[in-house]
Amino acid sequence: MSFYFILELLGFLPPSDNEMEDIICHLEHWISRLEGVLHLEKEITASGGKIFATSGKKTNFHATLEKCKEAGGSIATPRNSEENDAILFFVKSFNTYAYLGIKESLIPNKFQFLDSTQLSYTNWYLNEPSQKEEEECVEMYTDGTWNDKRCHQNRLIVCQF
Ligand code: MMA
Ligand code: CA
Repeated sequence: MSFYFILELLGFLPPSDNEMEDIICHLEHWISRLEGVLHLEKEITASGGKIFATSGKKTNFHATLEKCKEAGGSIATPRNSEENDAILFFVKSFNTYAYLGIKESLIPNKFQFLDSTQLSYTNWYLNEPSQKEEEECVEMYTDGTWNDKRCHQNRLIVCQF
């Protein structure tokens, strides 16, 4: 980055429209290089504009919500098979199940997104959800299928951004 560019960023010089375009172009290029590094290091996976990442640590469902929020994201929530695969990458590489952003609704055995909207896609394991009253959360197995599960287990923290 040039000194002039930094001065503009700091607000010492009012950028013209052309300069503003140039600044945005520089920033886009810079961000895409950083994204390249994160992909190369397998620190992130991406699908349809969403970015998924893990801290590599394990905790329960509620603490996962908190951790993802603290990081400026939310718990990983697959809306299609591509996003499911992007989350599965971390589940496989840490060989640890992960909680998803899906919970049982007020209707027993009916699951929904955390904002109470209908699931757009499901990938339940055979005979899941298993109709156990206390299983209000959903975990992803290492083959990418889902199991309804109690919320207090320690599972891999995977967030979306
Ligand atoms: C466990 C628990 C359930 C799951 C069954 C499948 C015995 O309970 O993980 O959520 O449905 O295993 O056998
Ligand atoms: Ca179950």
